[in-house]
Amino acid sequence: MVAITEAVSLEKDGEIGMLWIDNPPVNALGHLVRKGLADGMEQAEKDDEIRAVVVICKGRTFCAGADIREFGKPPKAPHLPDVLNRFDQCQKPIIAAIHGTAFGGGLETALSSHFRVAVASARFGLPEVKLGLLPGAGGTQRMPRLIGPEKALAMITSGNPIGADKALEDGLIDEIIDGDLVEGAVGFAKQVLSENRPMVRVRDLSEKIARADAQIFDDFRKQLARCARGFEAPQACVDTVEAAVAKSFEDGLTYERKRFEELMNGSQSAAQRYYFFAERQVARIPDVTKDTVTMDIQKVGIIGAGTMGGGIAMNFANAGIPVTLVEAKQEFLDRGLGVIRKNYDISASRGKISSDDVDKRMELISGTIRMEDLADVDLVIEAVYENINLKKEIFSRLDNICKDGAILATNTSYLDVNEIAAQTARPESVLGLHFFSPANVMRLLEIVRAEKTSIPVLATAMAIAKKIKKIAVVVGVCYGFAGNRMFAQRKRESEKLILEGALPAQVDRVIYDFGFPMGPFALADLIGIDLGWDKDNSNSRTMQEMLCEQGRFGQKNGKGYYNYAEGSRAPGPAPEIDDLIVAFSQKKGYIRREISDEEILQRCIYPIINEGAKILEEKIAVRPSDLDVIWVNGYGWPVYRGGPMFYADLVGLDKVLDVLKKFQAEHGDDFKPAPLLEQLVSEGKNFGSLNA
Ligand code: T1G
Repeated sequence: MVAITEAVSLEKDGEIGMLWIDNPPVNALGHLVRKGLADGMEQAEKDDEIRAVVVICKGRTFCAGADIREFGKPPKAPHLPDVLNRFDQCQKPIIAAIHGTAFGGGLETALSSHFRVAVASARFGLPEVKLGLLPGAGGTQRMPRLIGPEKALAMITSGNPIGADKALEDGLIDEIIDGDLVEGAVGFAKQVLSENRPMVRVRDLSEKIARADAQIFDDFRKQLARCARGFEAPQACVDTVEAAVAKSFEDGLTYERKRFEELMNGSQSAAQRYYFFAERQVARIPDVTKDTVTMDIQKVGIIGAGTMGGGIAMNFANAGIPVTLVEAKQEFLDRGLGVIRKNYDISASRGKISSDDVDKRMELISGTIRMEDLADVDLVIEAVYENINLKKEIFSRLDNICKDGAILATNTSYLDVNEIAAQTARPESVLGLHFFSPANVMRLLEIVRAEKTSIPVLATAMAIAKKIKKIAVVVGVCYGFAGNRMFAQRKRESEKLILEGALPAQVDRVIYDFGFPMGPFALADLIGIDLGWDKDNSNSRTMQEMLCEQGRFGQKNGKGYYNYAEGSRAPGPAPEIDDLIVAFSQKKGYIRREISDEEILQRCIYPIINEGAKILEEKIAVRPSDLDVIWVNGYGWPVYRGGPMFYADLVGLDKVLDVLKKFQAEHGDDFKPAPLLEQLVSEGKNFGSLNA
């Protein structure tokens, strides 16, 4: 075994040269790997004893892509496209031997080899689009030639991986190796030599692109305009795959490089690459070390079989963890279990899970009206309605029922977890697990760390969150924790704006065009205008009271801020409500005025940023990027804008501060800049400087 660089070595197994890559944790194609591959290939080609080369990786996976950490820094030769063109031109057959995840540049490395073999558990993907990029080392030109433009488009524009069976079926790989990959790959290489198999240069394949149906490109464009609205990379992916059909290979490569660099230099990819690391950073809590001993959660109890409790129960059943669902009355329990079953049946009807899965998961969920049945569970999650006294009473009972060491969690969205913990003799085992509705769908989970929550309990919560496939962000105790506290700022401003002169449709258009799935008023209709409405004391004092008093609860009964056609969720015009808003604002003494889209956007977004700064000052959140992860996953912030704190840095904190001060002068202290924001601006720093 000869070391070519610190990350690549060449070993001879008879007439087969083994080019080993060893660059933990995921064999990313950093500079030392690229240089090692280029020089190693050179050496293998010159060595007369070597007649074929196997490219293979140590550790957990084949190359998982270019090294994302190198992006944004001056590129260092050899560049990956050049290395892979060397592979293409090699006079000896190259066999890529794949395990783990051959993603991005890793798959492109395999594509520029002459043959590809893999173990059955291997996965293959071109996820560059999720980083706001496109495959920039020949993937957009080779993939369509190997598996056809339509299948290539699906993989490249979605970024989603496929398994080895489908890869074999599509012609992406030549063989699935049973047993040891090294042995299988060497055997395959020897077979290629003994059979004198012609070397397959993917770049020379033309049959599948020759018969391409040109219509597929516009079909993909239309579909992406809907499902990837606002994203630049997916459309660029379509253009480059189309170029593979329309242009020569060399011209196609040149076009791919041009579009890749445009995306790489754009703000969307910067945001999505930032988000990639932000989503991994949330797991790092300064005082929680990786070796913290955690509890094994084998049984879970959930109190409340309503929308939240039922959704939460599904998360654990989906992970194979038995759940005991507690309700006060059998009829509520039966209804809750019925809703869970219905949700699973809908997933099965859409092919997401099998009917067998439905049965298995339902078997894992048992129901009871006796809280005493939670005596031996490891974790209880209380999910009753937002009443602090009811929650305190429940925790007091749980403290007496549950075994020592059981973790008691509340799903409260706003209430004081310290106050709830104080109802027990085990405050160290109490914390908040704030799921977002619908709990079985939304990936975000706010883990609310109370004053006395112990580190092992916190670490256990983070571990169980990962097991149920949630993105867990640790936050502190305050009204609304982090996400909802920031969300309240936008809600307040949007409701003021329609009194000052805007109307729901304009505010919603501005927020929708920014990249959110919908604007604040369409969202209010979706959530339900009557959520939190005090019917008994309602007296037309607010728009919520006005609408609810008219029986306008939103989508749920076909009318709210908007009108909804029978069976439709699309907001339709409600001139009667626009008139009501105008009359209401005038009754309140507002002199309505024309409000610009820019003011609407700044009034809705900058207070979110400002509240984020306050949350950081109060140490309710660990770092700014945690708040961005919350907003991307809990509130639909477009990932191509990174999150509110990343966006603030992009706009420039000095500009954000100036606008907040202007609004404060015009609209009062709701816009009073957070001291942290002022401090960062005065020091010439940004939120990114706090993302340790
Ligand atoms: N570059 C640098 N670091 C990476 C990395 C990458 N490509 N992928 C993962 N890491 C780090 C990650 O930050 C974490 O670090 C550790 O590895 C484990 O990752 C030219 C331009 C491979 C499925 O987009 O999808 O190729 O936190 O926690 O859950 O066309 O990582 O331990 O310090 O995610 O087991 C395209 C991205 C790049 C793949 C493993 N490739 N990675 O998941 O572990 S662009 C990707 C993943 C490109 C070419 C273009 C996943 C994984 P730390 P992890 P995991």
